[in-house]
Amino acid sequence: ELFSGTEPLQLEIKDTLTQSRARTLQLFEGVSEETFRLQANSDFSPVGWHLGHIGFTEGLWLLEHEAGYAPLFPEYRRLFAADGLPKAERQNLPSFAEICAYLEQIRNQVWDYLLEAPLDTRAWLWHWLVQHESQHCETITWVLQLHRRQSQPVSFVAKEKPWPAALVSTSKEKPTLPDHQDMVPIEGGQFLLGNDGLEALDNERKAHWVQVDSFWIDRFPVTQGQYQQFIEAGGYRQSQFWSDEGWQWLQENPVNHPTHWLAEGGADHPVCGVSWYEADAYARFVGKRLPTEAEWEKAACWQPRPQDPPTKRIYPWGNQTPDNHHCNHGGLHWGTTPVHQYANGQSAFGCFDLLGNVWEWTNTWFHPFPDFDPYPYKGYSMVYFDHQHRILKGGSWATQAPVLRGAFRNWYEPRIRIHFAGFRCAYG
Ligand code: AVJ
Ligand code: FE
Repeated sequence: ELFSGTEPLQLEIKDTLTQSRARTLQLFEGVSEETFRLQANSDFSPVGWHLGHIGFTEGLWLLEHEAGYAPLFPEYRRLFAADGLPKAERQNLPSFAEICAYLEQIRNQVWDYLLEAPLDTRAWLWHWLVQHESQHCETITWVLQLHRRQSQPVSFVAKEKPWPAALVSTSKEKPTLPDHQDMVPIEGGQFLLGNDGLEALDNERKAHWVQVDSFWIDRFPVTQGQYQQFIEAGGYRQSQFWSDEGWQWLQENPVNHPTHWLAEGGADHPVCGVSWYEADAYARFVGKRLPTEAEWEKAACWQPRPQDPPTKRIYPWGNQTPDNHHCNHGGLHWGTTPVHQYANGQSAFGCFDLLGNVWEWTNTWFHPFPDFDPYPYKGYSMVYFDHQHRILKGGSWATQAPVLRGAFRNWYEPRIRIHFAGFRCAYG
């Protein structure tokens, strides 16, 4: 037996990679060969491409660059490299079975290499690969949802039609339903932003102290019930609520509700499927603003202690790895959950749902921290430090545990209506 249990770190990595792959393959259950190679729209690659790209990336970074092995299936490079073919030309794919066989051959070589890999100095690369796979799984989930909705269109609530009566009465029966006033005060001071852990991606390093002035933050993500009021008040028709750039975006993309509005959940589910511009407009509508990245992370991870110096937690609830009692993640419910459902996931300040359920837009442009050092390649983070991408925090219901932590930074252009993104507001 190659893995006899004498190298616990090797075994742990093997286990993590195996679990990650099982979750990836689970997403493809019931996916037809047709869907496998179909583009949902021009912003996306087919899900089958993502599967091949996961294997290609593992082979490229572990086997070619680290181990120095010759590439397996060199003819796949052009197809599966991120900088290979344009998205529209990624539909001519091998079959699901062929791509699975490709992934398996790479894995077999990875197991060989794991026995000799210098884990004491290179463990971060293995962490990066698991998180790379996890992030592509989230995109696969997004694309599969787009396909399912295209083949079975949900009947959207017509323009300006009020919230269905049943949902409105639910909200009245629940006195615990968050409202605009339900905010948490957070005292100003120095805060340790970022992450130096082994699992930290290049953009999370280095952890450094920043001054965060006193502010208030919403206890819960903004709900669909709250967002409905913005829609009903004509929020999408009044420029006063929008930034100049946001209003221009709206004129060019005339929409009047989030994507798939009311397709799932009820009034106490978080709003999702919004661009940064819509999140920003809603915040202005209620007289608030979006939090900065540092404010969000402080609300999530800071543990003020009256006598001792404050400490930073990895997760809002502490340092235990996320499980299904803490937050809605890993596709457990295949959708959002009510924002007050996960009391076990509260932060030290009593904020709910900071991790899981929906990604949260922040007011901060994606930028490098001091002493930024790109790895494994400049194209991972560095090319996005362009003042064109806003930071999202916290992960969604589709995010897998390896990517779920307070310090993780995601980024997208503000115009993109992220299917798994909502937001919470700040004040002060
Ligand atoms: C950080 C989620 C925007 O999926 O485009 C995957 C992550 N980078 N492969 C993406 C990523 C390279 C990235 N996001
Ligand atoms: Fe990738």
